[in-house]
Formats: sequence, structure tokens, C-alpha cells
Amino acid sequence: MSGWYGFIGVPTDVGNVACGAAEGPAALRAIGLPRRMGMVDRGDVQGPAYDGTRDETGSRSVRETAAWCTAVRNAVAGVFADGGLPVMMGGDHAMALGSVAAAAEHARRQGKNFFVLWFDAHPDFNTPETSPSGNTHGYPAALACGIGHPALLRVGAFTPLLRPDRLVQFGIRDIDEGERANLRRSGIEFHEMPAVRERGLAALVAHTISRIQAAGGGHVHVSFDIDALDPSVAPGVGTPVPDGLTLEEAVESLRLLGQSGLVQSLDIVEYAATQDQGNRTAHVVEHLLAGLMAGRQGQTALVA
Ligand code: 4U7
Ligand code: MN
Ligand code: MN
Ligand code: MN
Repeated sequence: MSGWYGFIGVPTDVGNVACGAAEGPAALRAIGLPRRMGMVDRGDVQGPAYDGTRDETGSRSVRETAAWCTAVRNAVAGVFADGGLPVMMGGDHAMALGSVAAAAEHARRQGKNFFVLWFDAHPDFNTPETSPSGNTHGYPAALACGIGHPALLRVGAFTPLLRPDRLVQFGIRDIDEGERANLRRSGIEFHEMPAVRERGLAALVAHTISRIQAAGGGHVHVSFDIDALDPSVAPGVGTPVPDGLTLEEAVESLRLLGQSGLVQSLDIVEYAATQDQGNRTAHVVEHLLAGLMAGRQGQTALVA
């Protein structure tokens, strides 16, 4: 499969105060990631700092999150317009609203069905009403489905950006009470760790790929929060949760997704460089990306 990859740095912790995610893209460039992976470095998106004050809904940094997501959306749209596959490097997960907006708009223009696969310890399906923290990195999946803060729903050209039955989540193991009710009400398919352990991540992902293909295919956006991985593998995250995915099963799943030819855009988010042990987690990011790239070239991914 031909094409090029656009590296878009999103150095922000706008969705979660000083979690270290703002330092992620610079740390990835410091190990030479975009260059070594043969990517086109499209530079960093910019935006305002985190504001911890709560607004009338209890949410923090709403205006700032909207500004970042709008800038991300424009940067992602630029890579689509130039014929590349955009890879957004976070930065905390609040930015995914911007990439999902650009991807959904691109899919619609091409007349394609739009799907999002979400790898995360958390469903990120909070609304201002259910969020215990008011932090917007817990909102993006719900916002993509058209649920949540009205100021954030305006980031995309339309809402909902995504049909709830076209969102599938993997690796989930930390759900807030009200968030679980939101997931149930929307009918989201989410695979918690016991199911992943029982059936195997790659098998679940392969099943999802078949279902998407049976539905006529489309544009698949992958949003990979690296806290989906076990903290022993990826210590450099803002909100670590024990009992996560292995690197091998995550890389194999991304390879399958690459091989399917369905994936047209990718977020790898929540790399909190300041929490990393040396560059361990930066190299994990590289392996994840290498998995997708190898799959797209029809190769077997290697995990070193
Ligand atoms: B991440 C949390 F309360 N659910 O909403 C919240 F546990 O993007 C965490 O997946 C959200 O890292 C984590 O604040 C968001 C909390
Ligand atoms: Mn986070
Ligand atoms: Mn997340
Ligand atoms: Mn998470």
C-alpha cells in the first residue's frame, strides 16, 4: 500500500492538568521517531494552557480544549488534503475530538462509513454531569457520539461525528459510575480486560475488522491511549491503571488493522514523557506505529 504518514505533534495537557503529556511530542522527536519511521513531520499544533477553573457545568478548560481541537482538526484536514495518513501524537486524549472531527468530515466527503476503534484503560465517555474530575480528557468518545458539553460539540462541522454503534473500545478497566450509565444508554460495544483475557485482543480486533468489512468497509480511525497498555510496559502515562494490555497483543492488533487497509488515521495519545523511565515508553510508541505500518505493507510486525 502506498502513501505517506504525516506526524502531527499535539503537545498539550489541556485535558488533564500537568500530567506530562505536553512534553510527549518533543520526547518522541528527541529519539528521532518521525525521521526513523520515514514520516513527514508536519510540526506541532499550538494552543492555550490548561485552565483549572470549573465553568457552570463543572468542566475545566473547555474554551482551551475547543481551541486545541479546532487546531488539531485543521492540521489533520491538511494531511488528508495532501494525500497522507495523519498520525497524531499527544498530548492528552482531549485532542482526539479534533482528529475525530477531521476524520469524520473526510469520510463523509468520500461517501464512506466512519468507524472509531478506541484502545484505552478508560472509555472517555464522561459528560460534564458524570465526570468526577471535570477534565476534558475524559470526554472525547462521548463528544464524538454527540453527547456532552455544547461548546465542544461545535468543534466539528456536524454532530454526532460518529454513530455509537460504530465505536468499539478495547482494554477498558476503569469506568466511572455515571460513565457506565452513559455507555449503556448509548449501546457502546466495549471490551473490558476480563473479556480481552478470555478471547484475546487480536481475536476481538479481527472480529471487529470482519464486521466492518461485512458492513461495506469505510474509514477507520484508531485512537490509541497508551494507558491501555500495562504500566509495566508503558510507565510514561498520566493515569496508569494496572492489569493492562501486553505490548505484543497491541502491536499484533495494530498490524491486523494495518493489513485490513481500513485505517486512514491514527492517534497515539497520553504519552507523558515526564513520567517515563528513560525512553521506554517512547520506544513503545514506536513499536505501536511500526505494527500499523508493517500491516499496511503486508508484513509481519516485529516486537523487539
Ligand atoms: B484518558 C477519569 F475520573 N475517568 O474522567 C476522568 F477516572 O484520556 C479519568 O483515558 C479519565 O486518560 C482518563 O477524569 C482520560 C477519572
Ligand atoms: Mn489522560
Ligand atoms: Mn483516553
Ligand atoms: Mn486512558
